[in-house]
Amino acid sequence: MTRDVALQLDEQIRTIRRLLHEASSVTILTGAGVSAESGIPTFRDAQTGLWAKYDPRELATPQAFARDPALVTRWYDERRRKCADCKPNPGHLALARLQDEFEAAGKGFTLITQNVDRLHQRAGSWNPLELHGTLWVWRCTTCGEEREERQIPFSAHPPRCGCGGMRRPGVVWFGETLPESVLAAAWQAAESCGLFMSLGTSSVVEPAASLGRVAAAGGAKTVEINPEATPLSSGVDVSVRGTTGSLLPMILSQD
Ligand code: BJW
Ligand code: ZN
Repeated sequence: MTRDVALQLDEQIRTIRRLLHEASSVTILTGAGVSAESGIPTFRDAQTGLWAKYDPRELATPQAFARDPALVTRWYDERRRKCADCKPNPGHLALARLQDEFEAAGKGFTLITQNVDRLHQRAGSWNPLELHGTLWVWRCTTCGEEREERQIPFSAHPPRCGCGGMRRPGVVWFGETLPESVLAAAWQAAESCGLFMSLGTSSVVEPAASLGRVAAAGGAKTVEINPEATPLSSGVDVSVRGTTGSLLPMILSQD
């Protein structure tokens, strides 16, 4: 890192600290990048991303499940196993601490995540809005029963409900609508916050990608942290190039 880049980073960190201090409410949107330092692959990284190895149309659509439910549920079962082996990283832990601090000060705090791994909850964030559902809850496609599924691996693929129906992961696939009340709460939190932070997301998947613009239109200050530029980068007040596992603990430290 050159001296100029280090100085710029230092300045950006101080600016974000000030924005956090001044804000009476913060809304944070996280994506796969926040879990990357826990060892969970992102989706769109050109080398290591899930979509570099697998075709999302074959695995993450209702049509794929209808075509080959065993293939799809095996893939999700394998991802559950991988997630169970991973731990929250310093970025997750810093966000949980930030929530404690904001709530202790009587300030508004909303964590919105696109991640399905539940690492935020394991770090201590107690009520994130899960926009794309979770790998840990599975739903019967016949009777609709939802159940937390901790057994790894499943004994059959696709796993079956007591009613005989096939169970599917409680995640949101392409072409499916997001859970209505979760999306409404996320939208409201973006519209009304004083500070919006977009962390570790490529900002290409709608409707989540619109939340930053909704926040800016509502008058919020906006921050992005990502090692790469995204479609949101040019529109935010502070765009920091770096990883959340290293930067969030620095931003949120007391010194
Ligand atoms: C780091 C880092 C580190 C690395 N630190 N950062 C309007 C316009 C165009 C299209 C649409 C539209 N509205 C709807 C659509 C269709 C579609 C869509 O958006 N398609 C786009 C791809 C074009 N959206 C939908 O279908 C959604 N449904 C919907 O809108 O319903 C109504 C409707 C339907 C149909 C037509 C019109 C309206 C549903 C979207 C569901 C997304 N599902 C997935 C899979 C979930 C289950 C699973 O896990 O398998 O969700 S896809 C995948 O992408 C996953 C993620 O949550 C989501 C977002 O990805 P994310 O988190 O941003 O990850 P990456 O990999 O993209 O980026 C990681 C970032 O981290 C990178 O930028 C790195 O640089 C960075 N990074 N290391 C910090 N250490
Ligand atoms: Zn059932």
